[in-house]
Amino acid sequence: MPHPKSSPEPPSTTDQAAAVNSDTLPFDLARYLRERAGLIERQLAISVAASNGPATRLNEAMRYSLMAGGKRLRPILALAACEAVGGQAETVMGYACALEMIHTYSLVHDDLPCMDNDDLRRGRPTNHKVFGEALAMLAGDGLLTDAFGLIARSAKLAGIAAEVIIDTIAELADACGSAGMVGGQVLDLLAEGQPLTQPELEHLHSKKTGALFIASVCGGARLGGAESAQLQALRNYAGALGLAFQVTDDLLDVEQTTEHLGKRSHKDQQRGKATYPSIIGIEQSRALACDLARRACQALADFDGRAEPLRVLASFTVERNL
Ligand code: GRG
Repeated sequence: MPHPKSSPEPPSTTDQAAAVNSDTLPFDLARYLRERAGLIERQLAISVAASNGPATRLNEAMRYSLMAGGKRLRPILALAACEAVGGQAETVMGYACALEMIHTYSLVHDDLPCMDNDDLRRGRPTNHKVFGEALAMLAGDGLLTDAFGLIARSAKLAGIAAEVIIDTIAELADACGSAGMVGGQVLDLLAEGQPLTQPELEHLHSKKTGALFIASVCGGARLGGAESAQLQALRNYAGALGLAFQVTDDLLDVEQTTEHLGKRSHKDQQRGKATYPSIIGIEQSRALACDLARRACQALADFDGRAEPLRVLASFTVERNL
């Protein structure tokens, strides 16, 4: 569904999820995405509740970007991974919300003038356009930091063993930090205007985008009671899925309009960024994305029907048009 450029309210996530290729994907996936996104949104609204305290404006800035829609893919993956190993989705709802808070922080900071300098995100003016640069930076900081408190408290409340909680938090911190997402962002900035080889591009994206996908899937599964062999298989699944997601993201940047995406399109070429289409061409990129989705599903060979949503989500990742 196109994001109206000047509308004060973006389309709800429910509308967005329903619009994502609902004509070509099985109805039950559209419904699954809609229900899961709705569940996560309700919990997010509680976890980052509106407040009238001394930092009201900060709270508004955090909620402005967090509650602006989006596919909610990372939390949906965490819930699905938990269920794939026999856990209860409610147990990891706090973790799932925290992933979306961290993802939203990365988008808010990524849009800042000192980074990608973007005006539009999730169909709305970017955070700094509405709240100013200082508050946008602090809103990102607030979302990132509060996410870790939320995980610790919610997992403890769910009765999960302290050691499991600590391992999950450590892996997530690594995925977000200098060895993961932030490090990948630095590689991305340094690579602007430089020709990259395909392995160099893959390395960059494994950190910038892939690490958080792996932490989403493995964290959800670990908190859901996964054994180590299951975790290794899910790590392989999420690694392939994360790369498939990024190849598709590169294709969408070339093929879709700003209005449709709700964020600026064709920006990779404008900023002189190497992408899969620029290195291997559009058709090969599409084939690569499909192959990665297939490899993601292969990693789930030893899982039963409870992993079906993860398998379908791998297809969705490359078939999506948003
Ligand atoms: C610390 C100042 C400072 C900046 C760090 C961490 C960071 C900035 C940037 C991370 C890089 C980043 C934004 C990666 C995300 C890549 C990506 C493809 C995002 C889009 O994800 P979707 O399609 O978005 O899931 P929605 O809106 O659907 O949630």
